[in-house]
Amino acid sequence: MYDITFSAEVAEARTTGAPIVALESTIITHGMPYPQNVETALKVEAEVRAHGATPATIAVLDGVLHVGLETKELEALAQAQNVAKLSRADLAACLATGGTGATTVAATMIAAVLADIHVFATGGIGGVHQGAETSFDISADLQELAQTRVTVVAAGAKAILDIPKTLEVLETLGVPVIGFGQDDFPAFWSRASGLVAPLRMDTPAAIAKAHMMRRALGLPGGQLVGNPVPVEAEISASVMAPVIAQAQAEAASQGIAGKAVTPFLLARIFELTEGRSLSTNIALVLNNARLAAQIAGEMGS
Ligand code: PSU
Ligand code: MN
Repeated sequence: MYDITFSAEVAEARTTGAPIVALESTIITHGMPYPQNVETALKVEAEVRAHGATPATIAVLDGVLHVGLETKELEALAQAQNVAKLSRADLAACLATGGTGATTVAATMIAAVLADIHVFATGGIGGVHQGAETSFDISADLQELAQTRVTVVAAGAKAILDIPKTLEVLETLGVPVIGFGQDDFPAFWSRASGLVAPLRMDTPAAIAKAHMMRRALGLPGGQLVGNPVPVEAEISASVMAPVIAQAQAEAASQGIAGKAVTPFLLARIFELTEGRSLSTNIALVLNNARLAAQIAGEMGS
């Protein structure tokens, strides 16, 4: 059997029935540099609290699944070296061997359901990588959305991904993709991708109601909410395009493959934009935390 350790505030929320928002940890260990990663994680948790919900950052520490991290644990994880990146394929092995790892969107969704949490905020999801027709690199996050019932709030997908193909795969898998307050599916650093999201909703209550309707129908799988980055933090796609192209060319020439691809690209993009992309990333994660807290507040247990 496995054990779940809840943080004190998550344990308290579970007894009172207060809304809880799941948060991933791969964004901390593999998605942002130290110390901005820990600063952001703490701000994101505060933003969830400020909007009436309890944050539950998820990770595996020494073979124990943690749902909610105490601040000390979060600070240690953010500075730890060689933390494993855990997706669906890796979670059980990490628990079984007593390892330490950070959960991706897919693994965070699995843990959220085990802890009876329905809403999850992140930055961007994994998806179909550019060049997937030869690399076959498609994130396990997409399959997870098809089978695990969690509403995931993200700022869309980064242009390191092939956004049209990502939307096609989500459609094939029967995942509702919802534009929040706009028709366009957002493109992470930019508000618009030029592609219309299949669904549009304008209130947190509408998103919560659709989640509960899927549950009532017995449909497995979650929903993906595309929440556009705030206008003042946006970076245009034309500014990001050459940076992304350079990071991708370096990944190809260095033979980066498998689960190393996304962390490599994210790290290079941060270096190449000298922090500008990082400020945008922080702004959009906070924005997603706020919306997720509001959705969780509208969700019946
Ligand atoms: N995209 C981002 N930031 C991130 C990630 C993706 O813009 O931090 C992380 C998430 O944890 C996501 C994972 O679940 O990368 C996807 O990795 P892969 O593409 O290897 O499935
Ligand atoms: Mn991949």
